[in-house]
Amino acid sequence: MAGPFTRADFENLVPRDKKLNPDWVKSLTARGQRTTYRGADLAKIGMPIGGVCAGQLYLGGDGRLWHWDIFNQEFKTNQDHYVHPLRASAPLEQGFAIRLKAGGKAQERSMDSEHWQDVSFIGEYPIGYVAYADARCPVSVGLEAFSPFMPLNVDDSSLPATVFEFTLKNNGVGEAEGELAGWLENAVCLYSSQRRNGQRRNRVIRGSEMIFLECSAAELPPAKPSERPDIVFDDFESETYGGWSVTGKAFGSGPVEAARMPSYQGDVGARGKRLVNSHGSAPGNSVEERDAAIGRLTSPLFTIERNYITFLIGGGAHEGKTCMNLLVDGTIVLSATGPNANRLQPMSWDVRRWMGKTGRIEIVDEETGAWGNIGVDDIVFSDRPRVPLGPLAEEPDFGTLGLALLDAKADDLANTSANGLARDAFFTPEVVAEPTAKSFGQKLVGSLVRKFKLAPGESVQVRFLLTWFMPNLKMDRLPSGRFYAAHFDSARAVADYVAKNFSRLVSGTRLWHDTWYDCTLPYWFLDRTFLNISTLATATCYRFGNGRFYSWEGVGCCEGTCGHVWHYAQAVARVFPELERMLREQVDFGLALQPDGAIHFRAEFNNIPAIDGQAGVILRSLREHQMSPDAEFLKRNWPAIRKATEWLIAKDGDGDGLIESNQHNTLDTDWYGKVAWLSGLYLAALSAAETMALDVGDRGFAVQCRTILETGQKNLVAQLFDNDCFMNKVDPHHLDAINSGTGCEIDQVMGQSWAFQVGLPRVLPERETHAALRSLWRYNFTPDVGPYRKAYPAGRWYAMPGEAGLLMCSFPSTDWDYAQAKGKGPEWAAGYFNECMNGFEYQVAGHMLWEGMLTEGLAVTRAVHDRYHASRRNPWNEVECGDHYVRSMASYGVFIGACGYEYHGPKARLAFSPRLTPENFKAAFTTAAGWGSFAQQRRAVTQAHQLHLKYGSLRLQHLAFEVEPGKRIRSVSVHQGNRRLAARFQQTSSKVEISLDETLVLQANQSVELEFEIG
Ligand SMILES: [Ca+2]
Ligand SMILES: [Ca+2]
Ligand SMILES: [Ca+2]
Repeated sequence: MAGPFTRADFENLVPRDKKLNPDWVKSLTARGQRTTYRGADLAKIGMPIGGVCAGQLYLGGDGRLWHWDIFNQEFKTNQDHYVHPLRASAPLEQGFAIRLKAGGKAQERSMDSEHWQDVSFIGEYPIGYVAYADARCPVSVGLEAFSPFMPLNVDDSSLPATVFEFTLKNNGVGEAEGELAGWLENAVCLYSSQRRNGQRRNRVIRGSEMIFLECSAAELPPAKPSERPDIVFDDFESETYGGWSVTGKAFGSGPVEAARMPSYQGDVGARGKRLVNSHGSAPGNSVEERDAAIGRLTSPLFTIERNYITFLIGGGAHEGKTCMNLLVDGTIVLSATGPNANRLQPMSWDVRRWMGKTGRIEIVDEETGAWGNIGVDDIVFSDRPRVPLGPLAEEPDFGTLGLALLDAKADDLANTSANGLARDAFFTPEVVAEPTAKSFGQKLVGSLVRKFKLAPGESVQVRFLLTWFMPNLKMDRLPSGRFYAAHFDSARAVADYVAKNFSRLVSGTRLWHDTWYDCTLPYWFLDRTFLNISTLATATCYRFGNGRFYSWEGVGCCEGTCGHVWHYAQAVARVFPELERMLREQVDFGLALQPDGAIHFRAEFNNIPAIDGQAGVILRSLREHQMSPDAEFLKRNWPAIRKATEWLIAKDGDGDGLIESNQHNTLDTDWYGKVAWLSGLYLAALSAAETMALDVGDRGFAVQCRTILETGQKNLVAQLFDNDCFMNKVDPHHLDAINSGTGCEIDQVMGQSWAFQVGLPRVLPERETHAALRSLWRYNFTPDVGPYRKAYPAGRWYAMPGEAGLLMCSFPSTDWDYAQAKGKGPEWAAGYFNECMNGFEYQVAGHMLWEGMLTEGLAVTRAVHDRYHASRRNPWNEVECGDHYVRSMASYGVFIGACGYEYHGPKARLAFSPRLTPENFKAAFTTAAGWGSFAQQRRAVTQAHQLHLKYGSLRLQHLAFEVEPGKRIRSVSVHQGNRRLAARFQQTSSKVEISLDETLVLQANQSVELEFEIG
């Protein structure tokens, strides 16, 4: 992309001249081609392919499904998957294959990269396209896979379902005859089946719309009451481990005395005096040193002669690394970890299926990092579980799974149980048509088969559907259940719904896809700015049984739908505005709002507000009002919005428009002094509050906001703008606090960025804002972060040496540096300055586009896009402190910047001022109740615009567009079909505002055309 560089270029660590390659610069704006991945690039691809808030299932680069986080297990992620991306793996058997006869030869191929010479993948969220071809096979196969997805239609986009449409084409010269089979392992109780007994059941239901393989599970009758006494295998009350063999240092020479364990471990709840605890018994004087020790205990052999092995377990939750294993005949058959807590929990393994066999227990600590320890006590063989197990039907992974073959045909085949896993077993002849049941521990795989016969050149489509229903979600301190269970009661009911509504759901999904990509913007840009909405279809996001929408910051990391992270994310409000309105009403103005107006940024999970999160809620309220069809949302919430604004005003104190006291923010510490970034957001929030106050007729409050805003605007520039950057003035009473000082901080003009997103008048002055953005480009954008990170190694890795990015904060002035900025706080907090965090980069990139800095804004976006090329990592998993990080949904804001889009539903106003190719521009847009496509063409004496609504409806009375600077328009004509609509216009510099005499309501498939005559 850039170079060549010499050492001198990196003297300042960030080259001032980016030396961008002219071809690369051209590629930023060129329409380009669809991104097609092949070969080694397929390995890391994981495109979310389930419904919104329905779990996390990936479509792999070769079309196989992986990850399968649909069973309500809580997976924790952190920053690691940036450096070490996940590779495809699946805990269950599922796939598709064809078997065919052509030219007298038979062949069989699974749909994966091992069985075809050429497999290619195109991921255009929400649709994944996989193509399979092989010179040795006359039939080629195309797969189109997706979960139904239509903007504005949350319910139909939230189905626990994936559609697979295969197109088989005979490219040979003779007839090709064969079968396409799909199979699914019954994985109900995938996890709970490891510790308890039960039975999996498969049956096939034939209907006219589909043939359905239903996978369920059931409890087995309880074990017969028994008088057999318990056998205490080991209570760990001796000073030595007796017959256990010991390796490593972590476990010491014998069970540790609870009373001698480090006091910070608390009362671990051991039975008796001693227990196994690889932290308590490990050498070392610190938590880290003790956790760093590893080791293993291996028990003597024993015969399994009771129904259960019961025990107490605590410590780390690292699967396979801090665990207790049961081995039968030398193979690990069961494994349990601690819960990332020292306190021991009772656990019971149902071992009836191995009765009479020889077992061995291992207690393992192979983890050297945090929670690198395991605790075990009181292993007892018993005919009763240690605590009653509760009904199987209440296990988190209990429910149903299903595979459907649509448009059922009389000769479709179904196997409820294919013997073994040989692919052959999935095809004809039908093996078992009647229901099958198998005990937990035995694999049960069913298949559905479609026959085909293709003449040369002929093709056929075969549609499968995968559905799941796992309603028993339980998360700590949160409402239970899955919202999809409010609409459905089984995987079959989901499949029925999709089958009955198939053409509407599929055509709606394709219509959105086609509308999005029928665009003059570059393919790469469309991919990147939209794909992060897929975060909704990952385990980052949830809807509980009561309908509440909730999210982590990233999968399993940092709870509470964090306000100061979410306010960067522009996608959800524009695509599914209902979900963002829920967050405002149920969370921010519901359980997070305090009597003084403060909004706790993690709702029930924390007890302080953040300045940026608080300002963000006010700005988001304006956005949610604008994305509403009427003013009801604002009316309902105005008292709370005003209160939240008053809290910020109180925080300002003296009304100078700058906040001076402690300011918690998204960089996870309290900042002090006058901070341009945070006060700028405060000013933007005042502007939003003023606008909303005027809308509801609260004139007094509008004047109050305006007065402080104007004072603040003057003070911000006078006090915090220095040459070319907005900065942070140090509070002399808090010299030890973290403080970016005169450093060039990434969010310094975010208030103005936000103002553009919601169509507010300028909050920050143009000249200084442009200077600040130019400084960010000059001092923080580097084509290679390597040299900078070599000098400043603190911080996490979201851009590796050799990769480009926009740094969070650099220190170009001689009067301030990293060491001073760091203060006396912890290194982890200061380390943020040295990172490249996608969500922040998008915020700046979108702003740059709005301000006309095209190359810079696109280059910043492209840098993130390139970091997530499939050759490096999963393009669909933008990582911050967890997978599928919410803040990355800021990328949609960059798209908004490129379109110069403004919308106000209640006022029926829509405006565009395209930043790229305004002479010929086309892009998708969404509004409160409809979406469609906007196009604009500039000619010598005219400028034409078309709005084509594709879905829903759209009320319009006011429109605005931009003409080339210096041009004046003479007249405006507005047409809906042949009907001319009466309209007036007003031009201010290059902006033209048009008002229709009457409100127009466009319905799907209707258009309106506007033409300017230029004088
Ligand atoms: Ca004990
Ligand atoms: Ca350890
Ligand atoms: Ca103040």
